[in-house]
Amino acid sequence: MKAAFFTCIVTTLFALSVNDAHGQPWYVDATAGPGGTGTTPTSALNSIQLAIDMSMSGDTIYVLPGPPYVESIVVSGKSIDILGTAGPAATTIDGTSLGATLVTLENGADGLFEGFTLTNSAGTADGQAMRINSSNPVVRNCHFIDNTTNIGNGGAIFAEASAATVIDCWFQGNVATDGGAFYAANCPADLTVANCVFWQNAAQGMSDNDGGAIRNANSSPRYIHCTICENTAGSDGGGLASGGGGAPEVINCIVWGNSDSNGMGQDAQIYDQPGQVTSVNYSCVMAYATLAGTGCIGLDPEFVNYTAGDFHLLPTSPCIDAGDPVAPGIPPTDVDGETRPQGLAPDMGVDEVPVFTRGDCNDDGGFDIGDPVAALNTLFASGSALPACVKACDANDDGSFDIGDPVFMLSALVASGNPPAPPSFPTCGVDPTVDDLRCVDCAACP
Ligand SMILES: [Ca+2]
Ligand SMILES: [Ca+2]
Ligand SMILES: [Ca+2]
Ligand SMILES: [Ca+2]
Repeated sequence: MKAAFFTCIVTTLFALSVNDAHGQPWYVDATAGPGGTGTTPTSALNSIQLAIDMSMSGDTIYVLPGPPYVESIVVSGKSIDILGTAGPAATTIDGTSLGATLVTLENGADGLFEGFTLTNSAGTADGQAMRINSSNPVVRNCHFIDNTTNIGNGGAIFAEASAATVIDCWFQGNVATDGGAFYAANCPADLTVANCVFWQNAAQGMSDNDGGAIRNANSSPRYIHCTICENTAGSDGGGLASGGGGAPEVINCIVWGNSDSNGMGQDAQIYDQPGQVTSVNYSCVMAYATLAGTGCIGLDPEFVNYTAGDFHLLPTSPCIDAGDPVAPGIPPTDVDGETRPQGLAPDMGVDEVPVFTRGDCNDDGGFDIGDPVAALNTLFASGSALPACVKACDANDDGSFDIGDPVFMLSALVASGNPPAPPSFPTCGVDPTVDDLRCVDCAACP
């Protein structure tokens, strides 16, 4: 009896500690009716704010895909994770009819915010899509599209006194007075923006308009492996503009095709107010002449399709292997989820171009009968995972992985057919032809 009672106590304590460690899950579904408990997907709440209000630090809110959420949410003083479970393509917070900041993270809101599109917010706020105040959240895999503030700064994000990490995000078509997409005010050196694309954002409107994509004010953020293109500023710094002190850093980035009132020179890419110094290292900057830092180039980055916003690099790009290999905080994967670095060094910008050897489909470092067998398994055994390096399986290099590839491999192995297309095993290299196949990692290559 005593033992049973003790066991019961221990079990209860263990259960409590497990709950405590993992936090309470909450579920939100835009199509749910009122009255859900929020504790299961089938009894979901119908508003994100309701889940935030019911949650405690350490909890996780799972936001299910469906029609856009139309609400302006605030997380204040607690660290909760808010996850769009199906990612930004299927989970949207739409501000069309709201006029207010869509997401406010303040007073120690240090959780993870991931997997949303924040769009169509228009008004006069600082941070028309997201405001981060005195908090250190991680904002990951979010799309900030077409948010406009007419009087305020930071059309997408306004960060103040915060050491946030913004990673794997896409900023497009956002507009503000200063900092068309992103504005950092009084932010410490731990503020990091990594693996993000800034495309076609604008600083325009009232009076002086600086920083078409990014404006730093008395801040020391680090921009690393970002691609910042075709942003415009009415005054200075179509790409980035900095002033008011602090020490911003730009590392392993591409800053290209941005324009301001003076044209598309170096200052239109990265502008410092008098007395300000932004250090720029191992980056590709249009019209590069003199910047504080080392390792920069001013050569055409050679995007796969610049005008369509495809910022992958062509195999001949001078940005390949031109990044700093030892900079702290290099994201271990690129915009495609491919391992970074591959080859001799990281590539500048959001894309890492894979280095692989064609034919080693099963990624075991050799090219033999195991490779067509692995290819056939992947293609025809339901539930088989894709190989780590799909490019290596595209033996005939026609840009698709299909039955033609194991046939090609078998022909090369047993019938003295042509070897796999370049880079053919055992040579390691980049794909000389552009296609959409990916290579997360290739064991046989650096
Ligand atoms: Ca590389
Ligand atoms: Ca890539
Ligand atoms: Ca192999
Ligand atoms: Ca093929």
